[in-house]
Amino acid sequence: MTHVINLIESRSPHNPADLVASFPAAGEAGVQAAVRLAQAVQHDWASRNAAARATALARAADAVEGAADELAALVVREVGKPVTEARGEVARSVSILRYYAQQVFDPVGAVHEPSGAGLLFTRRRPLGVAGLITPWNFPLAIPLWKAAPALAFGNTVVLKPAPQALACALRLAELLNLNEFQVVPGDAEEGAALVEAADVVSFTGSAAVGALVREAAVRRGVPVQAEMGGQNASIVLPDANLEAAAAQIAAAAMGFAGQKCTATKRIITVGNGDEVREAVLAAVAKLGFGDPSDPGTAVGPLIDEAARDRVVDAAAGAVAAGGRILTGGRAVHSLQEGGLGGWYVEPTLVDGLPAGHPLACEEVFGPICVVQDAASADEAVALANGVRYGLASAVYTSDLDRALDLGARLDTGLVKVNAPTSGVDFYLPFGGEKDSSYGGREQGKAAQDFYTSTHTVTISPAG
Ligand code: UN1
Repeated sequence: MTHVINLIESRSPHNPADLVASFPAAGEAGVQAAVRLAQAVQHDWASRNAAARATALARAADAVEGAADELAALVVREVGKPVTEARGEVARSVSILRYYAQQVFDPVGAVHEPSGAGLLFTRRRPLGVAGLITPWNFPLAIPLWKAAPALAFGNTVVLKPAPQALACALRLAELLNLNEFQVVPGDAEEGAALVEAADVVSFTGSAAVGALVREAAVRRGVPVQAEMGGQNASIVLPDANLEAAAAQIAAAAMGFAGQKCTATKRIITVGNGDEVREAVLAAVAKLGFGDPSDPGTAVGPLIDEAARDRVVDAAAGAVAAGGRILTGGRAVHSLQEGGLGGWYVEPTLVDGLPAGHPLACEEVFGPICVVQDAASADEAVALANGVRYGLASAVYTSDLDRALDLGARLDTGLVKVNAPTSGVDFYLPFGGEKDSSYGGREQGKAAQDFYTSTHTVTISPAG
């Protein structure tokens, strides 16, 4: 009988002939073996004192920092992230590790008044093996903002990264150099096996896969957290600083070819439709488009051919539904045809779609953004909230009262005023409402709640 080895491969989106990683998939048995290994070392890891765990995380931070240039280049090559953003992601990764290295020293519980004599307190304990399933778009930062707190609070980790970002994850594992952090190459089968074996599950990715992960984990009764899509609106009020707003919106919609769950997907105007269109079009035209290794590039390629086709099809579908393409809408083809060679689509702005059109409600992961008009600020909020997602929103205005009022009514986990929908601070809770998230916030101090369980301890005098 022949044994078929299932290879997990990643190719450069800028130059698909460039094979970046090729590894045999771990398979179900491989995932189970990795979880057993992580289980075997978990008790020792959790028993190490706080300083020892902090030192391990600080060493990991130093290792990532020491390899910063190489890692940024790998992110550029493997997922096509523009180098300026890739460098930012590496710096963020170092900070995440240092931040959680310090959190090891935070209180792990609280002392309460006992009802009689003695001692009453809570104490947080690790859950065991954290199974992490991560996307390719932040191939270092997302694995680390899950793994670093999991490790800090005494868990061990098995990471199943997206196939498209396998090389980044494997290099990260080499740099971390911890038995407590295992990477399993794989795809859907391995992800499912990990959800079946881990003691706690954290997922970032699409809403469709997130729903499967959530259901499987809930069925097993293990804690699960899922960060999924976004359909994020930027509302531009008439008193906004239009030039600044347009520059931020263009970058939030098109930067890294719009491949962030926090990307702006809709621009909502409020009685200023013509001016906003003109300003955003001008700002989009200024974005550097092309080779992600060029420091002037803001918009690089899509991750793969299917992603490229989805964006082009979405633009064509919008036109068929009566919409207009204000700019972009076309793939930029191969080198032979005088194009860029990779999976490129021009930054695309779509106008004139009915509010219920899929492009204005669902997430298309790419450089495509819809312009919608509202007659009032109230109508803008209703439009912004009228989708099943609720991750991030932005309001552009110079009226603080207005900003506070609208901000409080937006059903999103992140609300930005005069700041882009994309971009998050690792030391604050991150997550969304509605179909964007499930199972509580991640990052910041919220992570301790997720990766631990509380012991309530009562100690009474012996007699
Ligand atoms: C950011 O906007 O800096 O997958 C982070 C994503 C999000 C992270 C966004 N979970 O795009």
